[in-house]
Amino acid sequence: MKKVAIIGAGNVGATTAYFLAKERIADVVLLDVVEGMPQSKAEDFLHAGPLQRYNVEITGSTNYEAMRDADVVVHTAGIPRKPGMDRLDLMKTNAGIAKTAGQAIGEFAPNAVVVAVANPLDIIALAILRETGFALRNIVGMAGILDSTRFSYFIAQELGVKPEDVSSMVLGGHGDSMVPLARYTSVGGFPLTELLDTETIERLVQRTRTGGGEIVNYLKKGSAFYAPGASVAQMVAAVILDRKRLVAASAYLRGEYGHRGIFFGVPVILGKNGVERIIELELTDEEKSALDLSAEQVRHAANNLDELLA
Ligand code: A3D
Repeated sequence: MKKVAIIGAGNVGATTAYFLAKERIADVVLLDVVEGMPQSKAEDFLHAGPLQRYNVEITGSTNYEAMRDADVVVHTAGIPRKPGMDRLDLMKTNAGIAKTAGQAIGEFAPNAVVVAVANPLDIIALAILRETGFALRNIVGMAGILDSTRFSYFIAQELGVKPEDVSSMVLGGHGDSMVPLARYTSVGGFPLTELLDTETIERLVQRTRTGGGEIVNYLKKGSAFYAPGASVAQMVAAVILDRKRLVAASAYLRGEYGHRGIFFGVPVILGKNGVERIIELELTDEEKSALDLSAEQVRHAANNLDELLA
């Protein structure tokens, strides 16, 4: 059985473990800094084994060494923004956590593919790349697949069709500047642009951009974790089972889409080596400028990485 280590056994980490165990994708190790918490969650999962027939091992630990020889490492460790904390402080704290985790991944799981999840996603992925020294394609960030599943869900609701009949693509940085591509979205094989008018599509695009925020507003404390957990599990399964899934994910760019040196949401093929290929789509001028704007925001934050990791 392959092994997946999940750093950060909070909401997203534990939900990811649940989806992975349910689909029997791999053994799972939950890691966290809170003593007793990852162990208790692992034990609790196992108690459901006779009902759920997981047939995989789930363990919990506060020692990074437990991720030894993991095939995939998921990084969800971070702290949420606290009152009085600005965005930069939060970035600094989470980048610091990613630095320590990255060093541990390099030491204990040197052949792993890393799926970055903690925010700010595109920057955390860059920090992990730096600290592990892994090949560029072995690090990938989860965001586009989540933004795409939300877009698909909203479209399905609008049209009254099954969500699985919708196939959509959301590119760009993870945040307000994401770029849902209506032109590359289809329902049952038909282009979305043939099924809904421009105004309705724009409304659904906007809702996709604020979809994560909607959940935060309801929850007050914390952010979404079921859809993020399902999205991470899909990506992990694609790597573990070498599924060659074509999904939107944050990958290190070396000139693709006119950008380099940043992690950015693009269509990729995910397989056993991580990002096996980046697909370059033809974009209209309008789509390209929206993507450029989003890339500039990511680059701005990425330029601060040295300071964040100092
Ligand atoms: P939460 O439930 O707070 O879990 C985070 C966990 O990380 C907690 O259990 C912490 O104890 C743990 N942690 C903190 N420091 C360390 C450390 N050094 N080593 C190991 N564990 C540590 O948050 P969550 O699970 O809801 O979210 C986790 C992260 O994912 C946050 O940064 C979110 O913003 C991010 N997130 C990203 C997306 C994307 O689409 C990119 C979606 C949802 C959540």
